[in-house]
Amino acid sequence: MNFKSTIFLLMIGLFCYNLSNAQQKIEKNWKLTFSDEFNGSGAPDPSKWNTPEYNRRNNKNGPDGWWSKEDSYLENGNLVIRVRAIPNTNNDNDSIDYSCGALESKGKFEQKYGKFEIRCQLPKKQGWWVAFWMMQGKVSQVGNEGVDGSEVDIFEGFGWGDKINQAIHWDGYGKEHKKVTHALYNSKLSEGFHTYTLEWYPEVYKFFIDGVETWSTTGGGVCNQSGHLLITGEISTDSWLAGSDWANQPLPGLYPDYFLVDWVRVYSLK
Ligand SMILES: [Ca+2]
Ligand SMILES: [Ca+2]
Ligand SMILES: [Ca+2]
Repeated sequence: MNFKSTIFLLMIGLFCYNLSNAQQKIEKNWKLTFSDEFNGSGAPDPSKWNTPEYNRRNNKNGPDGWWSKEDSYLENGNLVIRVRAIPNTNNDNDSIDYSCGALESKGKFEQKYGKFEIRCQLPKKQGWWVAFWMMQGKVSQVGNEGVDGSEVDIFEGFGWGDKINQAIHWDGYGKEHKKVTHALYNSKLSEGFHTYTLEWYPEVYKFFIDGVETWSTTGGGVCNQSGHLLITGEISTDSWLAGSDWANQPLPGLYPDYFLVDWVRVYSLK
């Protein structure tokens, strides 16, 4: 081997060493900053979570989908998010309405960058969907792409269709709205508990299921503002859902149905 090729090999070696060193730093230096193991009974811990209550999915032509405090509670070491058919709750002509639970950490826990992880079991019945997601910065602010605000859907789960969706939305929800999405189908995910993870770095968002990376994206430019967590059920009777690959049509005879969350844990980079 001549001098030049020795130098070349040394440089390659140094490059690989630095690369694996950087990788190790990313994997090892997480510091727990927030967790809820959902032990106990009754309402979720009010020092960590708000439980919003309003007509979340208003439909002028059919039953509405409410968020209700009653539909999130602790039981057997899990957070339970329930969906129900309920009596019509407002002054329209619906024969019934629907309700489900929602938790958000707005004003109670917010963080910029880090690792955001949930362990949970998807519900299996059609007509509603569940999600672990973040609102980072000001999502409704049009301009500056997603850097000033992004909705990051760590996962949206459709157990009835063996489907998981991961997504980023920015620049509001009107005509300037933009998004990137990634869907995957896996029948194993509708059985038992699984972990869904977002690693949010200044340069990139990385998504994982059971520790395996499923998607990596910069979305609309990685958001540089802190964000809060949401764990939610959603039920809508809007026509775009009927027969669709999304949640499909709600059917009152199917409910109640339940989304179980064992824990949520958040880490910052040390
Ligand atoms: Ca109604
Ligand atoms: Ca924006
Ligand atoms: Ca638990």
